[in-house]
Amino acid sequence: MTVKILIKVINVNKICPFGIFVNQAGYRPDSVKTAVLPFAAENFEVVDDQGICQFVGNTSFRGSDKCSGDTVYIADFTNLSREGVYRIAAGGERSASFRIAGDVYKKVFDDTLKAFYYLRCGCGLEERYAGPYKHGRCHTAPAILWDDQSTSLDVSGGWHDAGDYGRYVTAGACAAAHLLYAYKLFPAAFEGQRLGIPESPLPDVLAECRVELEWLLKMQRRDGAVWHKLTTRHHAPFVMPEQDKEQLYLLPPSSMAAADLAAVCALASGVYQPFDRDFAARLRAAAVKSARWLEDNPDFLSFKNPEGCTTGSYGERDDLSNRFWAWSELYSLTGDKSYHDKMKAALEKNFPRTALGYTEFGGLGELCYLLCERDTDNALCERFRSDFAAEAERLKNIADNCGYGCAMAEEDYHWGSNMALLTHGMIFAINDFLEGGKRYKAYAEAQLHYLLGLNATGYSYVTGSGEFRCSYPHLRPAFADGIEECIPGMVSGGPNRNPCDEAAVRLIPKGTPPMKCYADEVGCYSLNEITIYWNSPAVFLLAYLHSGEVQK
Ligand code: 9MR
Ligand code: ZN
Repeated sequence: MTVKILIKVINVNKICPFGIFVNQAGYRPDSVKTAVLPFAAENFEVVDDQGICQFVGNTSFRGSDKCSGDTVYIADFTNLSREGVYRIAAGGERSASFRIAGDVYKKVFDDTLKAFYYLRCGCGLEERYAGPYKHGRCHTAPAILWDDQSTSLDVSGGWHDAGDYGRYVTAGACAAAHLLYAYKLFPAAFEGQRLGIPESPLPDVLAECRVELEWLLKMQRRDGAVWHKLTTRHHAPFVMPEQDKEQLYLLPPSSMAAADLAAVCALASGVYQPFDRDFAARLRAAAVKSARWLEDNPDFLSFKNPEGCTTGSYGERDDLSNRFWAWSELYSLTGDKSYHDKMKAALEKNFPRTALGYTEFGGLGELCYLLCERDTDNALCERFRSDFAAEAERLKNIADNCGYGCAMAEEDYHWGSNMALLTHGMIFAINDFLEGGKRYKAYAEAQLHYLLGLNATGYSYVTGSGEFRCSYPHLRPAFADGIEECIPGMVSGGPNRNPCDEAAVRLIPKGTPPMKCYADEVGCYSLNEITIYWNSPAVFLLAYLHSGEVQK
């Protein structure tokens, strides 16, 4: 490994050396396989790693694509299913190399889940699990209450949220919920998975998730209120986590934090019950306690950064979907009718019904109800199923109109657009799960193809995967560790049509099409940060695409 040179700091906006775009992790033999040519060409070749042409085909004209500004031709090589390493060639251009094989998603599936281990806080990362990315124990000193600095508490543990070292309840609950639902819906994908994390009798995904849940339990106040976040006053400089020694503060409670904590603890209690009854009981007690606090505090308790604190605020406009999700999970866990009544009452308010976080959680509440083993109301189930079906159809239409096959409208290219992409992939996966078919599988897979390079920048947005990949994310340890190769498995936020950090404003010319508003630059936090809740939907989607398949 070479030492990172300073040029990274002023990393120029790199141009993709490939003119044809593919999923650089590769394609499964039985999948729909397409590449995108953003130029005119009548035919294309698929060439193997010996330089031998293995497939020829005619391109089809797709038309001009609004989000990328490209005129797109499609190379469909679905009929090539022989395992191997290939590139696409056409019109003097070529693609990055990719594989066709049954296990093409295994590395990226493992990597995106292991990313959570690399973000663990408080415990230190040992060399035998973290290799060169090891580091010492961080953020172990007690935190003090922002509003009463004489009270100090141990709130160590959990995952760092993102490129910064903050820990935020709503973001953590969202990421943990995605992982838990991935496990609930697609357990086969996690069978026998060995990530190389500290041993546990639990499946690795649940062992990792427990780290965050134990921390969430510490964020609950004795009366069931939940502190909104745990951070220093300001974001740390770009140092290793153990060098960030500033005072940690518990910022005031919010009702979103209480609701999200109640929801995810109720969900987790059911999931951990067969493995560890004591832990499940602690989770259940915490969920019920915060639910009681929510009952006693029916008004929206918002969160805004107090003066003197500039870390992420994760404010929300209301807590309607958070409460709905909480009541649904609590009913599912306990069977207590009063939670059912509250859930039904919450539905009288307006919030997005199928959103999968973060901020809006209607979809998790609906999914929970549809999986619930208690008495359920048939009409309500019908309604929730048709909400998911309608959303899947809406997204399918968007994908059908996108040259790159992704279910993203122009307005979806916001800060962390890859979360929109991946939660849209989740909608396809959930709908297939609910219907018991594979109607949307190719659409779900197309979102992953985009993430891994089949997009207008040609980047694989996952560190460590793909020949042309994101390597310089806005991620403190990845910069401060001095290691050239980035920590693998980190999902970049991706293109943002409203770049708003200084570096991005400088690098992205005005009028750049939304899908191209990206730079692999460490300073560009509005384009190239990572977060736990951008990784978690990737794990979910990959679990779906893996399910039923024996892992190699
Ligand atoms: O993901 C958040 C994004 O949707 C917001 O537009 C942005 C600005 O408020 O904040 C993002 O969240 C950041 C959080 O506040 C702190 N940790 C890093 C997150 C990702 O940039
Ligand atoms: Zn830490």
